[in-house]
Amino acid sequence: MQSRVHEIRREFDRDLAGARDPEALERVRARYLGRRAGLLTGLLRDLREVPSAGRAAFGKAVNDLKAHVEEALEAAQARLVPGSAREAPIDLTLPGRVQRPGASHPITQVSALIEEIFLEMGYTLESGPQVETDFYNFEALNIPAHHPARDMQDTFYVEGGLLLRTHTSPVQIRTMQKRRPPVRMVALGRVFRRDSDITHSPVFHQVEGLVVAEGITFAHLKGTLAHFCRKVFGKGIRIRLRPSYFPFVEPGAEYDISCIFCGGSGCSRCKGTGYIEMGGAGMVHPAVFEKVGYDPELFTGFAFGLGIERIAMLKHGIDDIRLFFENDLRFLSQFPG
Ligand code: FA5
Repeated sequence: MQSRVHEIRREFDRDLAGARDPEALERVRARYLGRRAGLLTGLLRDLREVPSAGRAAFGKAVNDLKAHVEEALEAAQARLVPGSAREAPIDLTLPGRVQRPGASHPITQVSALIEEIFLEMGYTLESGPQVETDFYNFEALNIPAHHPARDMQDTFYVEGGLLLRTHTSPVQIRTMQKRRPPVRMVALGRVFRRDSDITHSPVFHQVEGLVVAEGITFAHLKGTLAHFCRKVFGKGIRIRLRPSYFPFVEPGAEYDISCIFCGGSGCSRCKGTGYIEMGGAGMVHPAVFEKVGYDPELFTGFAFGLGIERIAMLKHGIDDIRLFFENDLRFLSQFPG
């Protein structure tokens, strides 16, 4: 009788190995476990006829075979019938999964605020390529080859005489080439310089502003910058312009805001001066107008540029620019937007 058990086991293993689809599997199940004609069912029925001396051993052998058959059928079912694998039991004591809502990057948030302020004043939003030609980044901005002003912005050069733009000012040129005055535009975007320390990054973002029409004066520039800085930092902010040099503007200036930390009385953040530097500005140089075919006798204009990281750092009291580029969630999650 025991040998019959072994024989059925061998047969079962062979049949199961040959079952390649759910239908074949069902046929194997019926052949061995079928209620009436199943081979195992038959063995159990035979148990009654086994002399009592060998009944226990035979019973055990049949039960072992049954356990083997059931287990093997279940494993084959999980393999052959999609979705039939028994799910792992659910542990109701586990804590739930936390859904962390995403948010835009702090630089994106500040950029959106800047765009909104200028769009509200009727400016158009312009853009230009990050890989630029020498003409747009320097030449058309009145910075010819070998001009010492090129050293002010340490440049990354790429193949084919191209370069990574060092400022957003080339977008001024591209816009003026496309359009006749009046022009009132801002351009926000990524710029690149060989520059790296706690407040300077090789990749950073600038905003460029340009207004050209008949009768535009320095007063329009100052009023625009004051309005912008008050919108960003609050009503009580004062602005200050200092003479400076950029080849594409004349006169040129740098502009500061009254220190947002001490209100102007002098502190460590403003190095005791009461003012914080914001960016460069000035009246568009006639040589730039000539490059784009605007008549400098007829039109005047102002332009300004500033660093977006700088604004974000001031607004949020951040003193290391690298935090914006490291993508550390502990930092980013502090700006839910
Ligand atoms: C310019 O880039 C001029 N194109 C701005 C301009 C536009 C002047 C139109 C006149 C008319 P400057 O090199 O100073 O200027 O850069 C402007 C601002 O960019 C700086 O005030 C600073 O806030 C930011 N900036 C400059 N270099 C870096 C850097 N490596 N990392 C982060 N921010 C920087």
